Amino acid sequence: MTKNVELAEWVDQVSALTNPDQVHWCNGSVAEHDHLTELMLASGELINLNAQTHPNCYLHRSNPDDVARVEHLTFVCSTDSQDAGPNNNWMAPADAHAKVDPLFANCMQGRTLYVIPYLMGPYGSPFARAGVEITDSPYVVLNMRIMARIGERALHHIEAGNSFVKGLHSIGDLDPERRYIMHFPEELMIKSIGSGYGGNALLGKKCHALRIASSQARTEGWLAEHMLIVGIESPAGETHYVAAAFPSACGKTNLAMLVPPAEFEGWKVWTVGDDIAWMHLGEDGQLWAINPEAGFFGVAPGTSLKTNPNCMNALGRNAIYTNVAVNEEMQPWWEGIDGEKPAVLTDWQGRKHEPQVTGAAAHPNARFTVSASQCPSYSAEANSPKGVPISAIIFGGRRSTAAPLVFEAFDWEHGVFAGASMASETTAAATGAVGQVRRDPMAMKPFCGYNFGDYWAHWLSFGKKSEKLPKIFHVNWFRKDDDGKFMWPGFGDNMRALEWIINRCQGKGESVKTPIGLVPESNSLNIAGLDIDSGDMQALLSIDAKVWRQEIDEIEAYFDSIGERVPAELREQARKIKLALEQQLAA
Ligand code: OXD
Ligand code: MN
Repeated sequence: MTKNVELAEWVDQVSALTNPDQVHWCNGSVAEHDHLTELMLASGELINLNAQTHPNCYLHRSNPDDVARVEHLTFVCSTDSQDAGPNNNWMAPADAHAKVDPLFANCMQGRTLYVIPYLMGPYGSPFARAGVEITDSPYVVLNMRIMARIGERALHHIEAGNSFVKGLHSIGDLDPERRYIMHFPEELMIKSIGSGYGGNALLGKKCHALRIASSQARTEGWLAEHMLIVGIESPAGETHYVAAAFPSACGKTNLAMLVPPAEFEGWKVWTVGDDIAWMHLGEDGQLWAINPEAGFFGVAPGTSLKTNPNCMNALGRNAIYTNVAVNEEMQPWWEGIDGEKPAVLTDWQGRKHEPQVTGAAAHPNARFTVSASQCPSYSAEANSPKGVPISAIIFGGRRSTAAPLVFEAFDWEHGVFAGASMASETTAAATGAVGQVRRDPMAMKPFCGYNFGDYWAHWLSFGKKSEKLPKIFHVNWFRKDDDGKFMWPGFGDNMRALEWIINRCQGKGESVKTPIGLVPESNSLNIAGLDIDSGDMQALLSIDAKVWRQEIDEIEAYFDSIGERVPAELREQARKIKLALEQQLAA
């Protein structure tokens, strides 16, 4: 089925190990989609949604034990454990293969083995990379068809002699005791067994485009980041592109598709990507970004016409919904969607929804999968082979306290420190406790395929290569008051912070220097028409030196936990900020 000997031999080997009933090479066609959909409707793996209101949309219900990424079962298997770093679970490559290979033995008996050649990145882009996922899950095939560019063109790319990542996936028996997501950066290989959930199973996404790609990017001199990419067009028709890193389920999709508030007449927002950015230094010294993905695998709860109208408009057709609830008309439903809550709902596990007994109707990590091309704000530049030039990089976490609405880093080195010391409250996108503050540097804690110390050194190295790098900012949309209420309205109103950020990139907009960075001078943030208490606004832009003094101690302790590869420049940044805070406290 392919002229590429390496690929043909690997498929033969996997087939001999897993023993499927048949092997199917995916071409990504509509006929293939229709055939797989029929099969899955017949087996109950897919359920038809209302064809009048949601044409070509389907519901998939996961095994209730398999609804999120499993960070404790995800490993980076480099030869030297220090290369994976304390930020990853590590296993020696030989041990990891020996652990999972027996689990793959005969695991596809009675099933079809699907071979999915895929491309991450626009066709014709020098930055696009190929992979091949072997899976026994038709759900994975249908999702990969939306999320990546699968089929013949990807296969031709490989047959033209380009390298490719080998990803072997099986749902196995879905037993969490036999679930592993293994990465072999030195072999460009992924082995994932025991889960059908997106981030564990759609191997082009987190496994390839972040963990393997980040490690490739380090050796090759580029960056693979957990970032949305958005274009902001001013009324004068000038577009600035911004890349922003937020942890999972912290609003990347919403920011990527933002609709500016009424006061921002003439401003337009263009979506390039909502989750991953691959960034290369151009000959012009600017950082250029492509979105390696072709679709959105977004969190459904909280998505509505109010919070994200562009997304809601994209979702009405040709979408796969996973673990949402349905109403009596077989329309998808989730907490936070528009309208009254229907009296009768079937929950994400197919049970009659009785909130007291069965909890939320949709799983908090319920997802939609939809092609980016359906998004009304999809950028005309999203498929540009060279990518888009980035004016600003934004880091952000979900912090009820401490972090101000927005601050600008003093320079690249300080910006890297701001990213490296980022913290956020955990969400339902990964199994485990929700709402606990943890350090999540550059929103890459679960996704960096190598030692964070080396990763920060790689980030710092860009500072020496160009003087035209983006400015770096930090934002926090999630600050709460003493009553636990969000102080900032968020969503479309985040445009107000974005405008200040873009002004700063153009040498405009006033700022005030604080020990942790430059915050907007109170008149330089456009809050016209915003219903916000002036005390709250002041609090949102203020820095509590005592709280930050404590924060720096925690950041230093975190750097200690990463160990000796933490660059001296970052320790020096911490020292300088500590000194400035102490001077302020003493004054
Ligand atoms: C995602 C995640 O699915 O970050 O994008 O978990
Ligand atoms: Mn993500």
